[in-house]
This record gives sequence, C-alpha cells and structure tokens, in this order.
Amino acid sequence: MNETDIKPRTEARPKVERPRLHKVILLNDDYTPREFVVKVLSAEFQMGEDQAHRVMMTAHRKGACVVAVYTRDVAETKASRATEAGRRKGYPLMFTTEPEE
Ligand code: TYC
Repeated sequence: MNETDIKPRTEARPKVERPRLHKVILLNDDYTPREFVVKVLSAEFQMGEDQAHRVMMTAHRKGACVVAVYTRDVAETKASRATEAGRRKGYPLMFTTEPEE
C-alpha cells in the first residue's frame, strides 16, 4: 500500500453518547435589586446588557428563566458563582441547574 491509499477503518467504533447539557435557571425573588441581577448575568454569562435585562424580566414575571445551557460541570460552576455573588451582598438571588431532556 503506498501513502496515497486509504485504509478501510476496521477497528471497532463503539457508539458514544454526547454528554447531556444542563440548563442554568435563574429564580425570581422579592428582594434582589433588578440592576444587580442584570450585573450578575452580564458578568457570569457573558451576556449583553439588553439580553441580561430581558432574562431578568422574564424571571421576574414568570418566576424563573433559563439563562443558558452548558456541560454539567460548567453549568454547576456558573450557577454556584452567580448565586454566591448575590449571597456576598446579602441577597437571596438563586441560580439552579437541571439536565436537558
Ligand atoms: N423581583 C426582584 C425585584 O422586584 C428582581 C428580580 C428579578 C430578582 C429576577 C431575581 O431572578 C430575579 N426587585
């Protein structure tokens, strides 16, 4: 076989599943100032001001809003950091995660 010949693939190639993505969810509360929620969304989720404002208002009106989806580790780390940013200021701001269907 010279270098230009293409070898047929003969090794076993077990089907691997793509890791499930996890949603980061912003929960509404009665105490955290709106501007602070927008600030945290922009800082932790690389969101523009307009987008962050829309996400904050959706959570405010409906009780919760999906912020973004990531692999499990990234989703959990971002949710913890964002929740901790509120806690440091004494706000009950809460981000949770859940696996996508
Ligand atoms: N409901 C809060 C207020 O009126 C603002 C807010 C919005 C807090 C969204 C959390 O996820 C949230 N100050």
